Amino acid sequence: MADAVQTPQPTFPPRIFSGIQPSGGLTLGNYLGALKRFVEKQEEGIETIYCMVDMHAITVWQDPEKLRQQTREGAAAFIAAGIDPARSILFNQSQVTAHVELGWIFNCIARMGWMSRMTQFKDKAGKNSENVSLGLFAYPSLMAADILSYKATHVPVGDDQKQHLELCRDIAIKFNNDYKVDFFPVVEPVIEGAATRVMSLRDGTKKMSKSDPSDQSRINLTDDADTISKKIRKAKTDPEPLPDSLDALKDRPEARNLVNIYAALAGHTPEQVIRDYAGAQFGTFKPALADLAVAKLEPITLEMNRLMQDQAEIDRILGAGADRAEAIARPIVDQVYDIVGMIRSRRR
Ligand code: AQP
Repeated sequence: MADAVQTPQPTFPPRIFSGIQPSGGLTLGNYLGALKRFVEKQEEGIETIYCMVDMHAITVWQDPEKLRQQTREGAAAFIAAGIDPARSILFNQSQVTAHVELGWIFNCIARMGWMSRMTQFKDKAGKNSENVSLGLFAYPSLMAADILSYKATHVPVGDDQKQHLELCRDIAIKFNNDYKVDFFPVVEPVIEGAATRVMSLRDGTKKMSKSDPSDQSRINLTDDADTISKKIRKAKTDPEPLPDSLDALKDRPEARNLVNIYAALAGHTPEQVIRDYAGAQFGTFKPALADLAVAKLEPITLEMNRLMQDQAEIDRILGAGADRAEAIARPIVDQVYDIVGMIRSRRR
């Protein structure tokens, strides 16, 4: 088969899908790049489907009991941040088997060359690429299946996921071309806001990540007010005051990161923040940012802690969400089996 060629798109009804890995506690990066946007999309009244992608989490080793807890904690974070399980579908990936079924079919659509170009795999595998799991390599193909099991049209994500979404588009186009159908939509990434890539508090050139070995590099959604304040006050910066234009922050990644975080938390643009704080020393800016971060994050943390007191209720919400997700995904994946030529003669 030839590589993908763009075909004209039929219209698909708007549907949002996105997920977060329960591979650790959620960070400020996950919150600003993803979770906060998920809530905004829900409020726009579009159909929204959100998932704790536990099958993705096990592409690197996870302690089973911790994985269960992190999945519940992630779900609690979604609800505490404003996801309403009655309006959005909220579930964990492994409860809806359509994802892995379509994931296998997409493994047979995606090309080795496409997968080999994925920079996140290269970053995560590092020098150890012979020893990482096959699942880590195939991760973006399963991610495409997560999205396309629902024929989702829009995917809110942080900037780091842009390349994976381009691959999802290539897979949809190649599937449609190979089987001469207009079956899958070509998804649109939704990468918006002042903090689409929140950087580490210790190194402004590295993404803030839940799996960074240094806890000081990130703000966790489980951190208390005091810890958030301390981490921000100790964040790496330079000795210069804040300038009066964003251009002047070009070679100051740590300073730029704190300005972006402030803007995203305050709901301002980075330009507004730089206007308000032009000439300010970090001795002034960091405490203001710490107060803002505590004011925005503390209510979420407190609500998460409250929700985590009733884990059976979280499991119930995830199960009910999975039933609703399954009702959408099952017929779509059954149609895919027909399209690719699988006999489906069992009585259900
Ligand atoms: N630093 C970040 N800035 C903005 N957005 C971010 N996201 C993650 N980190 C940042 C967004 O959060 C969503 C869920 O990401 P994920 O958990 O599925 O995986 P990830 O991108 O690999 O996140 P982590 O924290 O770095 O996880 P680990 O350490 O387990 O690999 C995505 O929309 C992502 O863009």
